[in-house]
Amino acid sequence: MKTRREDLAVCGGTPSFAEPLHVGRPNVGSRERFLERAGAILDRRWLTNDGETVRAFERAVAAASGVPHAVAVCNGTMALALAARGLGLAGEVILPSFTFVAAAHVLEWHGLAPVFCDVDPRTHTIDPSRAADLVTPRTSAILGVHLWGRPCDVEGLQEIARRHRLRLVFDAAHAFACERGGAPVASFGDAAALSFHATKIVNSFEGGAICTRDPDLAARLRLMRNSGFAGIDRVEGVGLNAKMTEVAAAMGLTNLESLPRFLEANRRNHAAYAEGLGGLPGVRLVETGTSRAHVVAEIDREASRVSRDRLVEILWAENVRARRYFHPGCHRHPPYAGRDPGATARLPVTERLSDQVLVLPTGTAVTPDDVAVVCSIIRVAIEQG
Ligand code: T4K
Repeated sequence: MKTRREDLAVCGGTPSFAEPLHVGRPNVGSRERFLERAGAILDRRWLTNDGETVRAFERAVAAASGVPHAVAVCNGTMALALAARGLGLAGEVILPSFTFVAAAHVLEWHGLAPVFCDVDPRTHTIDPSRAADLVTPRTSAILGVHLWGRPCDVEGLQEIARRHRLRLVFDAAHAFACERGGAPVASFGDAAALSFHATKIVNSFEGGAICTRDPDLAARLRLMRNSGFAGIDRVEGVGLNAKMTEVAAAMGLTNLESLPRFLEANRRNHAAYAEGLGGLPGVRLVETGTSRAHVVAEIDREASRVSRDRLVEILWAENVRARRYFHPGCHRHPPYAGRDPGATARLPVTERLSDQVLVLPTGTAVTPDDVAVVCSIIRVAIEQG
């Protein structure tokens, strides 16, 4: 535990951790169950292309997400890409700028125009009143992001979508195992894209899925993920190779079995952060999704007298690899930067958050004792300047 300024590694002290403490250290379920499944896959000699492990994973994901259809794909970005194409999006799509850049890139890749919207300062999710102002005759959809697993204002967005006949798509990459009013967060919208990347609460190494209630959309997505093939020698339309492999699905299924343990670790760590950072001037712990898979703090430089970026340097010197997700906002990344001269003025909350948000390590690789040490570093940095 750090108690004095001189003990900080940036002041010449010994780093708190010998090994890096990462934000996205993967949760890993039973090694035995995974190896058993991997062995069975090798025995069957069926490695990909709609195999039985992928189908079992899809059933499990659909059940956990409260939807009849989950179409597994190779990553969350492809889940968004297939959803956009499968729903026939065209023209402009409204999405938040304060998010991982994948959603914007998917739209750009499809030849759609991403229109960046500001977020609610409390929830960090797209602000429906701002989104309503951005609707034009060219708008075909709103793409909300359940950032940190925290659900968007679903009703507010549904109302705009209904009024303007827009599609409502959700990037639910952070929201697996999160609930809203008792319903899984991935059950909302025309389609929701999940990610099972290594850094997510449940990982399949790399992976993703599209959740939907629409059987026709699910059928189209299945064709699209397999080069448009509807059967041997029969192509029914444009497709890609977005298939999930059997071994990825084996990892996903195995990790799903351990989800209660992952959730427990997240909740324990979250409580430890709330206690360790409580009462610190200029530090606000953001209310994240019910899986508590993310620990997100806002650092107000005026009140804390230390900038978020300086805090990141202090933490990295201690081997705590805290992250500045999502800095800068998407509107500042190429090719979007400079395209819309009014973007910065239109996105004040995004601008502020991308300078203030600090994401801290959690998950099963992090213990409450680790959290106490991380909090002691932040406390010394803020209280002792
Ligand atoms: N929508 C949203 C809102 C998203 O956040 C994401 C992805 C997507 C869509 C797209 O889904 P995918 O196509 O990725 O399935 C990481 C992840 O690569 C990315 O999946 C994730 N969001 C994003 C928030 O974080 P980086 O560039 O920060 O990754 P990297 O390599 O710096 O790793 C993150 C942390 O995890 C580091 O502290 C290292 C640690 N780590 C990472 C890996 C891969 C490990 O300890 N072990 C590992 O195996 O993007």
